[in-house]
Amino acid sequence: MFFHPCIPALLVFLLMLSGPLRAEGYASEYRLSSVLDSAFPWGQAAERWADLVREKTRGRINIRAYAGASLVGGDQTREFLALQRGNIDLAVGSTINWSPQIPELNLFSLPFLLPDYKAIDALTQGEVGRELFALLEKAGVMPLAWGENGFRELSNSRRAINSPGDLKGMRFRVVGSPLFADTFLALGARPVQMSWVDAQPALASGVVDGQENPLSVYLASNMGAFGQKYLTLWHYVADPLIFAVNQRVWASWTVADQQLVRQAAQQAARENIDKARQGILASDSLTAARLEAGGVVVTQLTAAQRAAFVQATRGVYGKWRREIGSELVERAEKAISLGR
Ligand code: X2X
Repeated sequence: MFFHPCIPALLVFLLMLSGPLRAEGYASEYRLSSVLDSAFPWGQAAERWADLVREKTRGRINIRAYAGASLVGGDQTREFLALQRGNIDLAVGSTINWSPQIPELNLFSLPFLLPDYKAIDALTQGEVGRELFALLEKAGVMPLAWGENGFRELSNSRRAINSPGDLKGMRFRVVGSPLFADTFLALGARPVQMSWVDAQPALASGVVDGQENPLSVYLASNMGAFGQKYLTLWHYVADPLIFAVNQRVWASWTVADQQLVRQAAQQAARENIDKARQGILASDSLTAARLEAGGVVVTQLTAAQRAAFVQATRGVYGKWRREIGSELVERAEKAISLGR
């Protein structure tokens, strides 16, 4: 048989064009979903994970991050379903957005369960965190690491909020879990459920008066500039993130590559938590001073004021304790009081 002398060189050239050598059964691209984009610690975490995986696997696993929950048409409450079914390959998702499918994830949204960052860590880095990860795994999703969106604070365009009575009659945009609607109803407000994509125009046009989101989100989306002038730092619920992969996609990777993807998730998650707490952790007052200089009225609750909010939402806590599972909530309360 006759081979043209150029054929080996041509083959090498074609191989180079086809990109890095991929193991059999690997896709040329994997799609990763997040709600917030790279202007926020959350979106930065998604991109960081993708970059680290590409680096560590030398391009065998090529992940592309899609923000704005765009892979589910902006409906962030459907992100977990899409991840389960394999319409999305990976996600950095919020416990709130995934709670319609995994009700136990409502744990972090129980009003005033978590007094501080130590309490969040006691749950996510302890037995309760492992228990929740086991539930996700049973549902067809492989969870790899806990990240953080943050403690959620309250902003509005109408007046300073110091007591539950101050919310009366105001319309607040709330996220997808019905637990949030219950909490705001208990406080005398009018909750309006909508996705993040719809929330920003609704706030700008005054369709709703207020919203609740972590300080990092309030700052990066510049909410003070479009009317959200009153900010109450009440830390009423926390919003951890979960780095996860669809299970069939996970199973299609070699054990060595799974290990690299897991390490990358853990590294990106650690960096994400640091970033989400930056300027907030030890220096709430610094951030508050900066905001006040920009014309925002910042309210920090005294212990007695906080107690009034706790009292007003006790009924919601009791109802949702049962929905989540009383035993799980009890284990969480114990872990928080022991600090682990
Ligand atoms: O929609 C929100 O408020 C956000 C961005 O914080 C979540 O996805 C939970």
